[in-house]
Amino acid sequence: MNVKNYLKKQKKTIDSALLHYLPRQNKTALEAAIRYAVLSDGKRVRPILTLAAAECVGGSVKEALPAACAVEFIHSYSLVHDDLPCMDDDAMRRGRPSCHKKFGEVTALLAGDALLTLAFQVLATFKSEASTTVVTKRLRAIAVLAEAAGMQGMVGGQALDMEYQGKKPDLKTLTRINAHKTGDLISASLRLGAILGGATKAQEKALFAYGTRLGLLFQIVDDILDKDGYARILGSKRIQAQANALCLETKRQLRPFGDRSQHLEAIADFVLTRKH
Ligand code: GRG
Repeated sequence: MNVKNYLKKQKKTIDSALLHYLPRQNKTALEAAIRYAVLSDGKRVRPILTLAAAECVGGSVKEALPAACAVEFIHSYSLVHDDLPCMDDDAMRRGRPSCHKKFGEVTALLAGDALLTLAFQVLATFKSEASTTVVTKRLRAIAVLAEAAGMQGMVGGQALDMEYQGKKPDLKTLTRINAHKTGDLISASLRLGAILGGATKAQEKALFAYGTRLGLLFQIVDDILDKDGYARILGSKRIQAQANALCLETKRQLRPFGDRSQHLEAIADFVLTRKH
C-alpha cells in the first residue's frame, strides 16, 4: 500500500474512533466547541504515528487506538489554546475560523481544558476484566503522555516560546523551544504506540529516537513552508539540505525493525515533502 492510501486508511480509523469519545451532538456551546475543535480537517499525524509504532512492534491497532485518540485530543486542545488572543492570536485554523472566533474566548478556553482532561479519561478507562498487562501499559502511557504534554514538555515549550514573542531566539533556543513545543508530543505518540504494542525496551528506545528526529523534521519543514524560524535564521537552501539529511537520520533509527517499519519510513518522507 502506498503511503497516501495508508495515511487515508489510518485517518479514517482514527476519525471514527475519535467520534466514539466525543459528545454525540452540539447540545451546549461547550459540546459544539469541543466537536468543532476535533472534527476539522487535521492530518492526524500524531495518532497515525501511534498506530504505526504499535504495528511496527507487532502489536494490535485496536489496543493502541485509545492512546492514538488521547494524543489527538491533547494536540487539538493545544491548537485551540495556541490560537487564543493571549497566545498566538490566530483567527484561522485548519482552513476555518479558530475555535474562539467561532465560540468566543471563554468557551474555547474551556473546550481546550475539557479535551486535555478527556485525553487522560480515555487512557484511564478500560473494561473491568482488563488484564494486569493492559492496566500496566495504560498506566505507563498516562505517565509518558503527561510528561510530554506538561511543564517539562509541550506546555514548557510553549511558555518559552511566549517568553521570546517579538524577539529573535538564537538557533539553540529555537531548537529548545521546538523540541518541547512540537517535538515532545510527536515522540510521545511513538512511545505510546510502542508501549501499547508491547515493545521491548530496545524497540521503545529506537522508536523514541525516530520520534525526536521526526519532531524536529516536522518543525523544520513547517518553517520552510512558512519561511519562518529555522528558514529565516539559516536561509532556504541550507535549511532544505539539513532537512534532507535529518530525514535520512530519522529513517536510520528504524533499522532494527526491517520491513515492519516501512510505514514509519514512508511517514518520514511524507513529512519531508509535505506541502501544508
Ligand atoms: C497552548 C499549551 C499550548 C501549546 C501549543 C501545538 C502548539 C503548542 C503550538 C502550535 C503552533 C504551531 C503552528 C507549530 C507548528 C507545528 C505544528 C504543531 C503545527 C500543527 O500541527 P499539524 O500540522 O496540524 O499536525 P493538523 O491541523 O494537521 O493537526
